Amino acid sequence: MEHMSNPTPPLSPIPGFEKGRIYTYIGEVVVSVNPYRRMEIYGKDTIDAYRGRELYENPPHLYAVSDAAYKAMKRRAKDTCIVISGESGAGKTEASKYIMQYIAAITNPSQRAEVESVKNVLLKSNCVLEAFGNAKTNRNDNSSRFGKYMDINFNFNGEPTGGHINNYLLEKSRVVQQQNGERNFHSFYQLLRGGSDELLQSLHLQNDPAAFIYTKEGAATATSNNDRASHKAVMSALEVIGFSAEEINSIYQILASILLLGNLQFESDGESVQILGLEAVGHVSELTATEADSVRKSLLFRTVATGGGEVIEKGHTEQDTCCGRDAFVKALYERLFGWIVSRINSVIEVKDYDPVLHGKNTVIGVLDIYGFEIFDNNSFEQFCINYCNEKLQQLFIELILRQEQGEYQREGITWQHIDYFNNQIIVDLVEQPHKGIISILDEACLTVGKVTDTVCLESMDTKLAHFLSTHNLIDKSLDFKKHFRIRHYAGDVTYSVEGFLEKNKDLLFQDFKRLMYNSANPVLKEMWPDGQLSITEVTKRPLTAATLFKNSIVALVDKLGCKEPYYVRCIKPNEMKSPVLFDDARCQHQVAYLGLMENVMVRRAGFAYRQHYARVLQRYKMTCEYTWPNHLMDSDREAVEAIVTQHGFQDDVAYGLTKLFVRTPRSLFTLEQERAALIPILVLFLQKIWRGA
Ligand code: AOV
Ligand code: MG
Repeated sequence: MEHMSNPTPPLSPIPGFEKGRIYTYIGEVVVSVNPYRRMEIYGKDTIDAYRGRELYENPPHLYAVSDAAYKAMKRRAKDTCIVISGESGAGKTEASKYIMQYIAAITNPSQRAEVESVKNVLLKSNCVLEAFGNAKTNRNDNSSRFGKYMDINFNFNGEPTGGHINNYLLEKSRVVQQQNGERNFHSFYQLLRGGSDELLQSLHLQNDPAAFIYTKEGAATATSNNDRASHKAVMSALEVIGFSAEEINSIYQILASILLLGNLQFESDGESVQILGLEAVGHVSELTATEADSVRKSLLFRTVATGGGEVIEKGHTEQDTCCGRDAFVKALYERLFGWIVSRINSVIEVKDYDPVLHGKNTVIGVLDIYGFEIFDNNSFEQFCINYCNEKLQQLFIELILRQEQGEYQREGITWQHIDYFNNQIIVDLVEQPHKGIISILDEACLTVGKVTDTVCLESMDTKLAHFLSTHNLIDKSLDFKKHFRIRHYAGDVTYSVEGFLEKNKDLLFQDFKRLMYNSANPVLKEMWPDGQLSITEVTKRPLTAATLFKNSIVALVDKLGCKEPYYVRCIKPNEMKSPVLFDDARCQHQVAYLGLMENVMVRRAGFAYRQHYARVLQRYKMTCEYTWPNHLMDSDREAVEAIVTQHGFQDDVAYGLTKLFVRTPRSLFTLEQERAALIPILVLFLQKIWRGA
């Protein structure tokens, strides 16, 4: 992907982009180009223009596809989902927020209080989840570091009754370390820069991110985020959602504990390890409502069960102490995030829904996940993120094919099959049982003794022989046996194998879990239920991080596959976050890997627009003498045939069992124009009649 570093992308005369036309369609798929500037196209007027309309009645917009998903859900009682994809910084998260705003705006016209409150929580949850789950990366100042799938539930009336958020693998390694030019999660800077003196004092924090090891790197990093304003917004969102004052305080106590733990220094005299500056340990114990001595012990020792069933305390080496502490704070943050999500879920969860009493409960799912990414240094997290994007690409291919094929078949229309680049092989390379990379990693993690990252990498040679020989998918001939490169659908990514096994094992000493479970703070205790097990009870090996992630993504794909999908494909126009640069090469590359060309070809070979006969008739009957004001034909289909013939585009259509299929948009535009021209005449005509009466 050499062009990624191209410093001077050509300024391209793309009239649509320059004029701010950032959306277009391929069939029902919305293609969106990130404008990198505020657009005046999301206001109330625009929402009103799209409400209840068909896709082609207005210029392309996210709102049109949101409306289509909503209509399908409401009219046909179908579960639908909107899948937003595209690489990091392409505009997925922004799109997901506009979609939710649209759905909120068009529902509950009677302003019923309980529906309004559900909508409010759904909307406010974004602000909270972004604070805790997003961070500045070198690709995006507000990059999602977790995957989010949100179901919005509706009653038979089409009013939102609740929802549920699923979160996927948070990039928790960011808590302890960030690449050059990146930041930790927004939440830390928001607290340090936006928290009141009183709050910070009670948390034993200074108001300066540079004072903490974990936020130092990001402290000097320029960013478009206003941390102080965001802190206020998050506080108020937490309150609106229903977090109690104690809960909000606990959240900040956990953030503070993490920062203080990160600043601890350790010293070894060769025999044992000491903590320098025990005052901070006291602060952590106060903030976590635990005993100071227990905090100290958990950091320096671990309890192990000997072969004879005896339980002893074993001192850490200095390195183990640091690693243990880092694993602990990562887990603290991950569990905090998971707890916030479930706390929000507990508020919006649909309770006491009786299908007999209330009618069918339907959902619209919105998926906004971390986009495909390539950094200078790619690790386990990028491997997981990029695998997830492969899975979603696979789903896109399958559903677009299946949908098209299915529709033509159902409607009795013949069509010719079109070939796709199928990325299934890359998915297999990663996830295939016993053969794929995840299973090789797992095996290495299970092996007793020291299997290093490099040894694991070497074992890939034989185990991946099948993929190496038949496909040019993986390349391990890189420098110093520390890297491997996967030929992903969206580009080649070189992964540094260092740390893969440790991150996959994701070990945390039981002593920390027990420490947290014994906290006198009920919120903290609730986050650590597994801390109640004693060391002799902890025998079962937990599933590895990669396997847990794989399982969750497989379940997600299954869930999406059962719903009627709508797609938003986001494109990033340049690497500079510039509102005026349209880098041709970058855009072409994205169009290619997203499979948009094939998507167009399927559409072209087929029919771009399709509509039920009754609907076509209702809209265009005024443009034909045989159908206005009423037709005398045997069926709507015959009436539509009359309209089509009168306008002379019979060669551009096919008649399905229930729908009219139109090949090119031109025919529809003709009809639309004619209709638009007729409306003023009709209005005059009607006014005359009324006046006459
Ligand atoms: P992402 O979700 O696709 O990346 P975002 O939705 O966070 O990307 O978009 C990145 C930035 O682009 C935003 O912070 C805005 O500044 C700008 N942007 C995107 N869409 C619009 C829009 N419709 N109008 C105006 N500005 C926009 V990642 O989460 O990194 O995969 O992991
Ligand atoms: Mg995002």
